[in-house]
Amino acid sequence: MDWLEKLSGAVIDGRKKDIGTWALEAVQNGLAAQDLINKAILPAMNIVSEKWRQGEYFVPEVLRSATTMQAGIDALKPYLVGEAVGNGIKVAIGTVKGDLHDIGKNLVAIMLEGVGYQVENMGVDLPPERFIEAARNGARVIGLSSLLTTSMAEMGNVIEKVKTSGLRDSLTVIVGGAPITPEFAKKIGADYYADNAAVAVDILNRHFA
Ligand code: B1M
Repeated sequence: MDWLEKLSGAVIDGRKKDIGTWALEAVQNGLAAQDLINKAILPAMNIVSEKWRQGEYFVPEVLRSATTMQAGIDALKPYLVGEAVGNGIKVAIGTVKGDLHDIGKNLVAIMLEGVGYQVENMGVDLPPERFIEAARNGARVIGLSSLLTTSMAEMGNVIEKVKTSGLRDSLTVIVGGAPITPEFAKKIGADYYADNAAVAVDILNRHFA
């Protein structure tokens, strides 16, 4: 049985009811949860995206695949647990205003939780004030996600507002999302850029070591 192919097909065809069972069967057959995500579930979404761009898929199909991808990741969540190094440090993560994409940041949240951070996953389309509120409530890290070239500038806006609120020095800011680059992250004054969830975990682990 090629589990990677099976899970990839589940995402492409939007088989939300099956993906959880298949993901667990794959783990029971010795495959690593992280590999199932990185080598099957996430690449499958790129195929879906391509089908969308070519007019073969429309929004309902993309959404069906997106919720299937999320269901697969949720099923694998218990197996993503790594060494608990986060020590309960509070991380508040969300997608910036104007942007409704949430799967990437959910994955970052799940993986950070898995290694012992206390994660507040605040949702999507968040105004800067929501990040500031989280920092006032004890978050030591804020994580900003953006998937759209039209929303990425909002990350800079959040950081500016964090500065004027006087909280910047006590806060670590990490940013990520498909259109974000290390250069952009530097330009807007973020502390860190992560191009995927595993890198985000590594960066924070090193930062708090
Ligand atoms: Co949208 N969408 N979408 N979409 N969508 C993209 C992003 C797009 C690239 C598709 C395309 O054209 N090829 C394109 C953006 C183009 C651009 O800006 N240049 C696009 C567009 C245009 C749109 C709309 C404008 C379409 C429309 O309505 N005309 C619209 C915008 C709505 C809005 O947000 N206001 C829209 C809507 C949607 C859906 C609702 C249908 C759905 C979202 C469902 C949901 O999230 N619940 C959707 C989807 C699913 C996608 C694609 C196909 C997949 C995104 C995804 O979930 N990827 C996407 C194309 C693509 O990326 N292949 C696309 C999987 C996810 C795990 O990866 O989010 O990149 P990703 O996260 C990665 C890294 O980026 C990183 O780690 C994750 C993996 O480890 N990362 C971080 C992310 N956040 C991080 C934060 C960190 C650190 C790392 O620290 C805090």
